[in-house]
Amino acid sequence: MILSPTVLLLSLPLALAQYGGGSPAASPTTSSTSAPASTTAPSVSIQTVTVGENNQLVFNPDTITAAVGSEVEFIFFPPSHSVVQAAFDAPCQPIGNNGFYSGAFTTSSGSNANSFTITINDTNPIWIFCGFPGHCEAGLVGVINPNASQTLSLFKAAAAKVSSTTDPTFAPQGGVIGPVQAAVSASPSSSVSATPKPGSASEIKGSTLWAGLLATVVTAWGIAELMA
Ligand SMILES: *[C@@H]1O[C@H](CO)[C@@H](O)[C@H](O)[C@H]1NC(C)=O
Ligand SMILES: *[C@@H]1O[C@H](CO)[C@@H](O)[C@H](O)[C@H]1NC(C)=O
Ligand SMILES: [Cu+2]
Repeated sequence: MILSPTVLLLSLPLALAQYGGGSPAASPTTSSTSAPASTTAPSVSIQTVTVGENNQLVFNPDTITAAVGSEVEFIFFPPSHSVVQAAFDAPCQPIGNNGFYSGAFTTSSGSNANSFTITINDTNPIWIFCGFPGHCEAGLVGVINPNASQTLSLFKAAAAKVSSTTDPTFAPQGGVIGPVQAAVSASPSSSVSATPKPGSASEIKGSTLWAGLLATVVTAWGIAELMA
């Protein structure tokens, strides 16, 4: 891709704004400036959420703020849990046939060797619950990117009042099931960086997102320095 310096510089603020970067020095892309973006596997930000750890019927954390392009990985504990996407005004039932669903993860001890990872495509609130009978009503609900009018406490209160939880009738979809990527011992609210397995769906998506950004930012910095 060959673009004029003007185009690259004009696109820099947009790229930075889109990825939450303020100054270039604070941008997550600094880790990749030592090598050309085109040959570097992009690092995707992953946040870990445990499901049912210590026999507690909670997602931990149950409120997640996640940037577009980042990933949220769900790690499952005994005995059996799932992650299902719901609508804000209809907790404990699938949002429709296109929402994500992890499938049921049954685990005897420790955490399941596999996890379910979703990619955040936009900043709209994403509502989640466990499809195991009774768990949603009991509080196994959560939210990614809540806002002022759609809060977890409202969703949780509504979930407590449903007559039953509806488990999806369709197969797992909308995320990647694979070996756990993040260390479970890490603080659940902390963010870790992991390089997805080559060829995985998340890697392909991450590559597309990051390659364009890195090419733009790295090149623009270079030009800016030359011109300074
Ligand atoms: C919260 O998100 C919902 C869904 O995107 C939206 O309809 C609503 O206007 C948002 N509320 C605020 C205060 O941003
Ligand atoms: C993001 O988009 C992909 C591809 O359409 C989809 O599989 C995934 O479920 C979406 N993520 C969320 C959180 O909806
Ligand atoms: Cu559950």
